[in-house]
Amino acid sequence: LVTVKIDEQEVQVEKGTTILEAAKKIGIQIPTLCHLKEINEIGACRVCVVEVEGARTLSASCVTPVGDGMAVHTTSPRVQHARKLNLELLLGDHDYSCPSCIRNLNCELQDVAQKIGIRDIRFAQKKSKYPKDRSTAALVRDPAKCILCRRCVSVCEKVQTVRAIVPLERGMKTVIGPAFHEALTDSECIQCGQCVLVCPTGALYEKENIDDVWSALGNKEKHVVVQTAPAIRVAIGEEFGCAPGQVSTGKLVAALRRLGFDKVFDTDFTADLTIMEEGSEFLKRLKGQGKLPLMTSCSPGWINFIETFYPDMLSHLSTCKSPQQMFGALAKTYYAEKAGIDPRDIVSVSIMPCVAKKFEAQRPEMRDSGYQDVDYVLTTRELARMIKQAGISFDQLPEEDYDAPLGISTGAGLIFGATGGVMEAALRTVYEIVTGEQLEEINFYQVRGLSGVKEATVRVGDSDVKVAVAHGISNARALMEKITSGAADYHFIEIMCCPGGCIGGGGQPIPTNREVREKRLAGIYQGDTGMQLRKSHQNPAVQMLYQEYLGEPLGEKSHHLLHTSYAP
Ligand code: HC0
Repeated sequence: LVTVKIDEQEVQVEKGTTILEAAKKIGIQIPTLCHLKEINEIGACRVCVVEVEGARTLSASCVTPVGDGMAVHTTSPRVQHARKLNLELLLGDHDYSCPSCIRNLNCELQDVAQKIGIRDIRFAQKKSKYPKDRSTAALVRDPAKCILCRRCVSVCEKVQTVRAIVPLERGMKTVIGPAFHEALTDSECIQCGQCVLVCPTGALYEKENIDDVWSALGNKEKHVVVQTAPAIRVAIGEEFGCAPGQVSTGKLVAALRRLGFDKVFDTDFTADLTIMEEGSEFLKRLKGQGKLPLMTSCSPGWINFIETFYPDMLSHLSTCKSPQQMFGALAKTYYAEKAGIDPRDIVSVSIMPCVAKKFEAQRPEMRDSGYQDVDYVLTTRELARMIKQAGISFDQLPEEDYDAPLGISTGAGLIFGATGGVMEAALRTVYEIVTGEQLEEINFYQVRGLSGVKEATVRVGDSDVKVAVAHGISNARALMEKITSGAADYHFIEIMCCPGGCIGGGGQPIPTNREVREKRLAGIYQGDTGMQLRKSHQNPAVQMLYQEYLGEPLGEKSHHLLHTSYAP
């Protein structure tokens, strides 16, 4: 341990602790814009400077380790002068059109400027000469709002190992973007949106579909249905001041009804359906018909990744469409028929914790109903903006239930929103189908939690089934390397693109950090435990769907509507 004095308060910390961390320990929050623990520790923004007694220059507290006997001042006139100057320089190069910015009131630059007390900016506002990049279906990149903190670069490189965006040029010309200034759509970007979650300003954000949805809702000729992904209900409350992980299912449903959606359905229903299809596909492959390990295919960022980086492995992917897309295909066929509505008049909207889902919905493969199966995808954040635009007090909403039948689901469908959830849901069903016996312990704790790669061996009938779960692309890549090198012999693999799974998706409320992810995970399992039915094959609406319409899992109709393939 070393002892250091910060603003006259003594604190003992481990050797190697930064001044920033040591200060936090005694309740002093030093402002910073570029720091991201263990991901971006580069001292770039110079907003966190402090004065160390005896040192000639000011030190960036996020990268300066404490020394024994060190005396630090965090609010001396010299420190305050430097912070103001550094921030004014940043602002001089920033498009501070705050009232119309997507991050207004949730912007770290704005927040730090307020905390530091910026009143006048002595440097004329310079316009970026780099245009906005709106080339992908999912993301917008606005260099005029970028403060070059490099958090996005580090997340893309270290957490996702994609390296789609890098610093280009030098000095005043520096810009963050794909190599050679190419458009994001031509880069290796997998559209996961993890960069959006760490951007301190409005330089990276989702391509909004709010106006499209308002206009559909305002069109009396249209029947507008909505599905909500599993991970929305444990996060949407954060946008209205609730604690992360609070389960707000009933209020979410009520809010969607108030907005004017004709039917409020649940992606959890088609998550249960996915288990029926994917479980059957797994059993088929286990009998030698198809490649093992079977890999889940519901996370669109992961699909983008495997298509770009491991095209030779595409035949391992499950042919199941994601629950979002199964829902879309059924909304304009099964549901349309049942409700007696012309599918041309149905507008199908989904609320997703994910930005890559916007891309997925627009894929040419996703039109098996004869129309674009899912018309518009809104992120959790976009839905919150709509609720605010409508002046709805979220906290005063009653708890309402989803509409039947596409809103009926089990706990197994719900846990899809957490890393390991698809695997756990599949095991709950596959075990019972194979053995014909009831599972005694339906909680598969081995595949839960935030460890990067989780493994388990589960006895199913006469076989040992070896499974692995990875979340975040760096972990997925490590797993893929193990498989392609022959060092692993798994039967079934779940991969989710975003750390924590969908609860940590790129469309979720900001901040989304480790602590928040843990709370949302807890919310998901709390929700599962509270459900009456917790296994997908018990879902009565799914059973009815097979009886009335699909026939059987992997049957002719399922094949046409619920499955797809990705060509190398
Ligand atoms: Fe997910 Fe999904 S669980 S990808 O993570 O499988 O986005 O929440 O909606 O489709 O169900 C996201 C979340 C979904 C899908 C489901 C899957």
